[in-house]
Amino acid sequence: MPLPVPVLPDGVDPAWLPPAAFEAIGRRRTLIRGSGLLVDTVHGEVAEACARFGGSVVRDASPEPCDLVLDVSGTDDGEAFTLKRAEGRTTVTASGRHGLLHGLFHLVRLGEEAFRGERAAHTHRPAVALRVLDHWDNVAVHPVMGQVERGYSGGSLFWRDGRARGDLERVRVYARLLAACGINAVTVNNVNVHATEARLLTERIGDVARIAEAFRPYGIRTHLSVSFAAPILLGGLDTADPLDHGVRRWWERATAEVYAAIPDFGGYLVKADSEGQPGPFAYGRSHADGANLLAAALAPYGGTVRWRAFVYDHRQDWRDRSTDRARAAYDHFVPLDGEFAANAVLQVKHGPMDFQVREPVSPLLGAMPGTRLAVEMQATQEYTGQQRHACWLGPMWSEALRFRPEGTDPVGGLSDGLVAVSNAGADPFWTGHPLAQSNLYTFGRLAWDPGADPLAILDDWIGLTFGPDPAEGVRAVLAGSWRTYEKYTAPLGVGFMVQPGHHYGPSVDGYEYSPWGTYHFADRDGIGVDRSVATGTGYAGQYAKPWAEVYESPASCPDELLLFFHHVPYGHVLHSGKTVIQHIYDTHFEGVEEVEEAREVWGSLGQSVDPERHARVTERFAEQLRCAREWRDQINSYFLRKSGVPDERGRALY
Ligand code: GCW
Repeated sequence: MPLPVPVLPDGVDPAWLPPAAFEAIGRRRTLIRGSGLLVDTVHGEVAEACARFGGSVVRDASPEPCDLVLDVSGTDDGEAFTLKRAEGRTTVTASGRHGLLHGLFHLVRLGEEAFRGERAAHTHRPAVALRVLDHWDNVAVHPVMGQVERGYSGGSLFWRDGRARGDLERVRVYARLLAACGINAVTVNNVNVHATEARLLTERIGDVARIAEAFRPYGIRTHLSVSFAAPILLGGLDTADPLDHGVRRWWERATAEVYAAIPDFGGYLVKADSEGQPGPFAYGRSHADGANLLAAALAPYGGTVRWRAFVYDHRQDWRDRSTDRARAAYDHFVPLDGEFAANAVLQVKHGPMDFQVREPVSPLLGAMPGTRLAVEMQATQEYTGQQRHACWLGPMWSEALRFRPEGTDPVGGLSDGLVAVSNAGADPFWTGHPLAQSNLYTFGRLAWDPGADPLAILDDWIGLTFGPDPAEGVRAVLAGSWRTYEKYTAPLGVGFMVQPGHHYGPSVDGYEYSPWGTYHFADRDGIGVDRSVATGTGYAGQYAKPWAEVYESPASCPDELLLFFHHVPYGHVLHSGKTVIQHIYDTHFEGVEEVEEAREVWGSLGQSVDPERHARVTERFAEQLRCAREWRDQINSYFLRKSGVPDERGRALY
């Protein structure tokens, strides 16, 4: 039986799956072979497309003349599919049902192209098995963080005012969008697990089960963030010690209940001993002990625990120059390499600090050959414009995934999971800024193929979302937008300089005398953090050669990371030939000019973009420009005042 396609609620943007995207399939005669829920989903998709565009679809019939065959021979969970075209017929074959679903969405991307000429058989399979979106959604509205922590897209898609939403049709639509870009798992609550959210594991597991049901037809498995202190908070035990027998029993029983409610449950996500969350340190145990406790409870069901490596001292004394937050993940976790269970995955932020516009790749990636690793990215634009600024992160992620630590695969290839903190919410455009949908889409496709060209992915997204007319303009607006954002914000990899708390807009010294370990050390002579081995914190030495050497010296360190690794005088000459101070002035003027240009290009697309989308983006550009000018003027004036060095070009500084 075909499963009906979820209905887009009134006023909600269709994103990258507008009806037109299904025209090529909907005009054909299709034969579907196979059985099971996901095959029913595929059948429903094709049937709806045919109803709209005049084609036809039959299931398990004898071969009649047809243009497209979608054939699943096995019943496993395999995600690969093979596409070919011969004798006027396009065929997708898969050994597993998930593969058939991915094959369908691949055809959607190809459009008419899929039905032209001949095509040799080619098998597509994801490079990374676990491709997850973590939602930092709270069930109950948090007094400071609201419904969604670092969310810039309205409320949560799942939760409202302390409960699961009654109508989950929109979650079904979301599941469909995610499947269409390659995502196969979702975590439905914040890694900061507050009191109400802790209960999702036990008495409120029914809510999670309902959400899991909405995701299931699109092949997406549900994961849950849990509190390490759950045995105390929920079980009434007096300890959460991972080596305590009662604690182990408690997790086993709780996990059995979870699987009774959600048989295809994906697993747990844990933020432990981090920014105030409970963890194994309280009992003198290691993070491997902690992770293995949950891994053991999940193992009988095939579940996975993702354990976050974001562990650092968030109560640092700013006077203390010996502690370096960038070192923390490596220092904590590398000694534990080889100790984690087979179904434990260490989830590492792609940079050593915290999702800044420019960071080096975390040295932990590549340094733990005996541990399964997942790389965490941030689609939600906490430090990259909060979805008020157009900032397409594809090139940044791609650079990180292609980074090759010495002696291993590139980061994308050594990962067992790719994770993004979701930027989607209840906003009618899903992501607040309609162009931020490109980040969600790009993440999914890069997770499937970390070596893919991000610009080609951007073009796919534009084609599906906008059609051909405005394509060139939208590409011009987004392609360089990450580098533009970098130009008008914190320079040369130094990071932060944001307003404390909410992290939007400039405040050069906002975190300079704070406990968070995020400093730039600007004085009248120079700026930057000395992380060299010779004279600094030694962080550069956490990399294997050649990177340790490249980063150790200002002479070989790439310009864009210079201030991350070194403290240099304002007159230091970059590889570009400019001094640091002149680079700061120039990039800040350029960044604002680039926003002005992008805004103009967007303005010229009024005829070819639908009016609601056009208006929303126009409104966001006004704010982006205002904010970019604020960044430019604060940063430039700050450094003029500190250094006393005038702008070579005599532009207005304050
Ligand atoms: O960047 C920081 C964010 C916190 C977040 C934390 C984390 C969920 O400001 O909001 O908490 O990182 O990644 O755990």
